[in-house]
Amino acid sequence: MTPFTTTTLEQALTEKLALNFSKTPDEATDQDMMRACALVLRDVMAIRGVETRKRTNREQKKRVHYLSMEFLMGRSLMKNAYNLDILPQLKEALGNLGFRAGDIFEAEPDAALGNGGLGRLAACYLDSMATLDIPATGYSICYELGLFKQKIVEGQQVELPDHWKDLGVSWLVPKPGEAQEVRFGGTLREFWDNGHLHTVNENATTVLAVPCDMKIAGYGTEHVNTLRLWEPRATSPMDMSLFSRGEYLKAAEEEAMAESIAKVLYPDDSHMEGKSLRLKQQYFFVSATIQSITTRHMELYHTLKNFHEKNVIQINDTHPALVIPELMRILIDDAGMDWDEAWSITTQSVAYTNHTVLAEALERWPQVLMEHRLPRIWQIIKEISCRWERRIEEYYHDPGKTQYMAIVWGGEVRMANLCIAGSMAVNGVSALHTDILRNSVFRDACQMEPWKFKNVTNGIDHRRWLSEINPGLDSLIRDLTGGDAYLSDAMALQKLDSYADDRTVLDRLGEIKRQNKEAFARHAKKTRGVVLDPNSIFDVQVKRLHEYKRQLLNVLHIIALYQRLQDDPNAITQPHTFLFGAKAAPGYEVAKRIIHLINSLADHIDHDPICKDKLQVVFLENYRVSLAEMLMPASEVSQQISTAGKEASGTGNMKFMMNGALTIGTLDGANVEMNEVLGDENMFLFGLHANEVEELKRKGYVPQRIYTQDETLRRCLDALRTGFRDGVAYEDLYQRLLFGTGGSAADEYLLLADFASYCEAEARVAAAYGDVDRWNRMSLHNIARSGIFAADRSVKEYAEHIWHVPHR
Ligand code: 26V
Repeated sequence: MTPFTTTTLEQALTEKLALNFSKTPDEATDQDMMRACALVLRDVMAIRGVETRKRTNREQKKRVHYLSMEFLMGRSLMKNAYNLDILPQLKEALGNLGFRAGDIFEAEPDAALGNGGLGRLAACYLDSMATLDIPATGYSICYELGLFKQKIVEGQQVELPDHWKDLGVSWLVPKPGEAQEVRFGGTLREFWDNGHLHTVNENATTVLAVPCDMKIAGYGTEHVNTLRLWEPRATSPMDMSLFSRGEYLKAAEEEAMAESIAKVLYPDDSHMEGKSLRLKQQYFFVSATIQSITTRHMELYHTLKNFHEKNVIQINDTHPALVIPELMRILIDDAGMDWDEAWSITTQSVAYTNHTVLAEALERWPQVLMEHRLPRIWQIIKEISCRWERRIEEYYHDPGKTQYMAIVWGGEVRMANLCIAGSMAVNGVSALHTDILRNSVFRDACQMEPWKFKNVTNGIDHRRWLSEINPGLDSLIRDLTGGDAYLSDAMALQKLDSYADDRTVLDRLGEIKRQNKEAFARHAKKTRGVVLDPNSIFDVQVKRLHEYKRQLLNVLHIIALYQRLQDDPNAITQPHTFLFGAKAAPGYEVAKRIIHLINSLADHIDHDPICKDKLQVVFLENYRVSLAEMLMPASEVSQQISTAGKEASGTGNMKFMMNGALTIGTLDGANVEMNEVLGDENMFLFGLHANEVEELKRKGYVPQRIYTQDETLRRCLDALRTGFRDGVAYEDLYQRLLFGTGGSAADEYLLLADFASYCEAEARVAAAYGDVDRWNRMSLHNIARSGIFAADRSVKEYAEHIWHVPHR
């Protein structure tokens, strides 16, 4: 049922403005109005949330708990209005009150509580879980600062703090009544009572965890779920009574801990660092979450013996892995169970998703850190580890395998192995990735417990990433597929395939893309002062900056193009704009150098008259969800060029495909499955396959040989070495590719090995673009076959094969 008409919405907004800001619509700023909108929609969702919870309790439904250190939510106003089915009414009401809806939507800051793919995936899954009527809660930390804002100053990245809460809090409702206490450090005391050994944690530093809840409305349903963000507070303010008891220092310590714990989201998504604060963050949100889940379970069922029948805990990578020992702790210490019963319940409740095979990103914590910070958890981990090793020994009788699969080894705790031991399911995020987990990274564990290992290929929220952000395409799809059925069933997009030879449809598709490009160009002009040429190909690589994603390969090809243009000013007939967007982890020096390089090259090309109307490079500052939302509909070429075997899935690739961009890519991650539905003829594949990458590395890869043999490449690399117009030389990157630096192998990610093949694929892209009909047809096929990459499909697979919960 629609909660509002335009008129009642106008009244509600006017009332909210008066109540909260003492303003009339005439007096209100865009920001006031944005917050009023949030408050009005929040109320509707709150009421539906109560109904959803009552129904879930009454029917004793199994609940899904999705734990993630990151939820990259972006903006929520348009999304919530869309899912509540009042977007047109809201736009009209805003207009009637004297506002431009677009300005109000833009006034909302992105909630950037995540780094990249892993966090955005969690946000998309929240939408699908609500849409599919699955009772689910997301849990994370209410970071004070989201991911840093990126400024480019003289070509280089500068990081600025993101105070998202100033305006973003409107969606959050604090629930102090449901606060939990989380304990760190202290000492353990054991005693026997009634034939039972009890353990108590004394003199701990206690931090209060207060939930701040954000409601998540589903599409086409009244089902509303919750994203619960934990906010740390000191248990009590510093007071004199503590001082007199000599506990002043303890109180000060607790205040400091509460202050620091949720200050900032770690901005690194590529390198594991054994930072004590990050471990504290993990335990803080895990402990609060498990306590909150078990408390509610006790209220409903008065026992934890059936915990696994009524709850499933999905962990997004290993970051929340401490749920395993924490749940054990509660079942043993608080509920009085014996080890075996507690272990049986835990291992039937927890499921683990792996998101990377990069060794440097797999979490390993120094044992001493665990020992001091989390003494009871450490005891339990040791016991889990001993029992796990015994099982491996009994199965393999091979010390090598025991060492490889061990949880505690060499003074470290290996979180992935803990997750494998303590979960009922372990899944990869694309077919290829799961293959690599099964056959290489987790091979031994998989042989021992093959039933645990599953694949769930990632998906994206197609309502947000197509319908909401690309209204032109949305209306074409509605016209061709008979209405809005595709919103609930993304496979309905397939119907578009039958228009492959319909000229009017192809022309309309081309026209929609053209309009979106012009809109993006206007936006870039207004916000950045950059002039883009809508007649050129919009060729886009946007994602975190990492060497394995090979932004540098893209750059090398652009240098080659530029040099061809120097030799022959008529070499390029089709104007080409290369757009980049990427944040580098603040401590990742090489990544920052690559950003600098892109900007140096962009500047150089800008100043060369030969390139005018032919070649342009643009680095888009501060890439984030809201920028992606404007860019995807305007993109024509999607760069998905990671070294095969390294990108677990990719989800940007799916967003581009759904908006009709054509992919130039390697057979990596979900690109493999894209290729299966598209065929070679509807994308531009190049490069070594994952097995060939392995083989080449095994045989010994010598990039200098390629440098010597390939003249085009040699010229590119030499140009890189001396640098461009701004006088900055990139000798370091040159050295890294040819000889290796900082302990890494020469050209670790095989850019040189794939260079020729990549250039050849780029040439095919340019040629295909020249044939407008063919291009639009390919684009149509991409949209038509993108349905399998809807998050609804992924979440249904989790529900059916891992969670065992019903769905709509
Ligand atoms: C890793 C680490 C390493 C330890 C320190 C902190 C930290 C924070 C975040 C991460 C996440 C890295 C894993 C990740 O983002 N994987 C991406 O997951 C996407 C969703 O499954 C997938 O599409 C991408 O291919 C994959 O790179």
